[in-house]
Amino acid sequence: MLHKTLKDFPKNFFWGASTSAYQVEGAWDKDGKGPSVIDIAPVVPGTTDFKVTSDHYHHYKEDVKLFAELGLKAYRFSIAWTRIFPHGTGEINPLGVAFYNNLINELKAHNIEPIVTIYHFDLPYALQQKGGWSNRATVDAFAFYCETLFELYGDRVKYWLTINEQNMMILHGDAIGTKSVSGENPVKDLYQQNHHMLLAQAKAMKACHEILPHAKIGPAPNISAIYPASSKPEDVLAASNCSSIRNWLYLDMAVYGRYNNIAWSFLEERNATPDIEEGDMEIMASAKPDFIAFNYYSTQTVAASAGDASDVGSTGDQQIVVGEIGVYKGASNPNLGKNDFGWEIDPVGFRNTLREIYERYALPLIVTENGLGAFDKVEADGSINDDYRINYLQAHIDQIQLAITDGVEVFGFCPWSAIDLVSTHQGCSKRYGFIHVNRDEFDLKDMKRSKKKSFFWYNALIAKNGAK
Ligand code: BGP
Repeated sequence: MLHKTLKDFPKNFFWGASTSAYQVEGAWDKDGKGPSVIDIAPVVPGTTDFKVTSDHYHHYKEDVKLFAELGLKAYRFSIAWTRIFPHGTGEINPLGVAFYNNLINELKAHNIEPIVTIYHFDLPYALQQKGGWSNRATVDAFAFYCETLFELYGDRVKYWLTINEQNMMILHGDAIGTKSVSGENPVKDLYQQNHHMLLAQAKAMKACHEILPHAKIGPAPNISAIYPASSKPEDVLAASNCSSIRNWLYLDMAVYGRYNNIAWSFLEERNATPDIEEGDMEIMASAKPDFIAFNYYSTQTVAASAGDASDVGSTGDQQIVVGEIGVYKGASNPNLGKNDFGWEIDPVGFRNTLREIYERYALPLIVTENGLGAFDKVEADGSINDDYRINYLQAHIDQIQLAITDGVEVFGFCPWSAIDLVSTHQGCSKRYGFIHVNRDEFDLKDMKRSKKKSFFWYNALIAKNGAK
């Protein structure tokens, strides 16, 4: 649809930015923090580990000051479960509690709205040793952790995100470093874990509404519009399969409390439907999100399955389709360019995705990740001219405005990432931030913060509430 007049961004739009605890904080074993699955996972060869990252734990005051200078209205960050409960449950760690109290207070003092992700990939290792998400006890540990956060920080935190990219942990847990499955039927084990996470999320949403009646909570999956590789009906069917398994399985459960029928049929085909205990579906049906948060980097394109191993590509990560035998096969989109890491760039697909989610669920949307990973170059004068990042973000922001004009309710945009941090599996040379951190893959240097060109661009854009 071509619009003659564009609607403005809403008055109190959350122009924000995002990070996650394990990718930005460092201090992986400081002040009583317990290990998470990320701390224990093998490091991808040639990339740094997650022990120090951007050392935000020790630099948070300076960082929040920079976020305020950037003009952020909101900051989306995650709480490291093992700072609060070093063993996942049981004894609380007062120093970990204090860190987030300080961070939240600092944000509030600078008029930045904290948006808290409760769990961003870093499951406590102590829980993993007892079976992780395969063990139903982890659902209760998560619910208890959530209730604790609501009690501790709910007087100042109004916006909560349950689980970051549960769908990517299920589909790409190998790349992210979170996957651990066992048993005779690993697919069943995987989707049993998925069921437990969905149940844990439902419990979190219910507890949030009970404990904090004025707070708002929602899921935070990675959602991408899925294109068929051609107009062949078989390709269109494959795209529908992929969309149900990748996107709607998660949001249908979060919003409607029911399993998506196509995803369920896929699980039946693999003898992988989860065991559902009495009462589970009632809990899922009675838990309601207030909004949908989602991360968007690109769209995906798929073709009809060939019905054999050729459906499965050799590699894949959050934005690269792996393929499912008999269901769909990954394809590339000849209409799109790619970033340095093979991720397709599709701003118009962002509008498609926003429209599709809103039309389906009619809940307010917030974008909790979107951004460009790139090898930044520091010039001799110290400047970083990341025009490619500015172009990427501006093109995506333009599409949000078009989606808003289409009638989609969007209340915030939190690009990835506020500050440079360590990528999930591609080290710290893959940078995303508005703020540069002076360190290399293996040389920690002085961690000095400096403003990239995109910092000044985003600051000016926020000051005009996105108007040109
Ligand atoms: C998302 C994750 C983030 C972040 C981002 C960029 O899937 O939620 O944690 O890392 O992708 O991905 P990467 O770090 O792999 O470049």
